[in-house]
Amino acid sequence: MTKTALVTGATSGIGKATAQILAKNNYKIILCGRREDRLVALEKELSEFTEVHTLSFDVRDKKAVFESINSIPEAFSKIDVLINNAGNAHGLDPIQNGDLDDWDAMIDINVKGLLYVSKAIIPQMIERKSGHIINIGSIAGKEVYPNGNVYCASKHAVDALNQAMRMDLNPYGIRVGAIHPGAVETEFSEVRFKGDTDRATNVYKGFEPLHPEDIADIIHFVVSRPYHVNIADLMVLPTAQAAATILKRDI
Ligand code: NDP
Ligand code: 8X3
Repeated sequence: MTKTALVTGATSGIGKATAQILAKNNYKIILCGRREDRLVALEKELSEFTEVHTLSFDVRDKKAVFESINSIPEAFSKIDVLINNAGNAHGLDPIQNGDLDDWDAMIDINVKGLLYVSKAIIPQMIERKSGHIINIGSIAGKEVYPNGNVYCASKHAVDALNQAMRMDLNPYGIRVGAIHPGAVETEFSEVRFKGDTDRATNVYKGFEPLHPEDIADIIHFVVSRPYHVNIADLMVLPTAQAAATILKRDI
């Protein structure tokens, strides 16, 4: 039977590539993000392969999260797979220079946003005693690096929530797992450096970073395992990366 996947942060990077691969593999897709023009364009592209529904909301807005998810039409309302992917870093500064709005954004989006979306979808998974939640963490959720402070804290929280969800949802047969990527070339660094494209491009100079499709492929692999197999926690790095700040660059 055709499964339905809801992907947050589907307008760019890892989320977009995940929506693309799942659509081509017969999943019905609910695309989420704030940028409506991109949602419309991706809906058009993926409609060639599958049924697509779009939801435009900010994961920070509790009311909008619940209203949007409650508005999902019947044909998409049974969500089999939730990809908690929306998130970003904002700034890269020592803690003493950190910007309070950046801190709010990272905690509100990466942690509270993930919680709101999960809270809106988990009850139906519990009722059906089935479902699969993939939380996109980060290498920043496994280690801390200089100036990464609040972003690392937000991704450590995702790591903790991933473990907690797996425990709490275990009695209901719901699979929960996290994927923790290292450097993936997306709009991530452009957002982190507030549109400074030169600084963003430099992050990926001198080595081959992961591409969003690499992570999307792995997500597809994870969700297509037989039911008795739950890939609980997976760190995926570019070959050139040994730790968050240890990179073999050919420059
Ligand atoms: P992108 O910036 O390319 O994509 C981020 C996505 O999140 C966009 O679709 C954006 O959509 C969505 N998003 C951001 N803020 C909000 C919000 N307030 N409400 C709703 N949606 C939001 O980055 P990536 O694809 O790289 O990031 C995806 C995930 O992967 C993030 O959780 C990130 O932390 C994680 N990650 C990324 C790594 C990397 O090196 N790139 C490495 C490890 C983890 P829109 O702006 O339209 O709302
Ligand atoms: C994104 C990877 O190393 O910039 O989560 O934190 S890193």
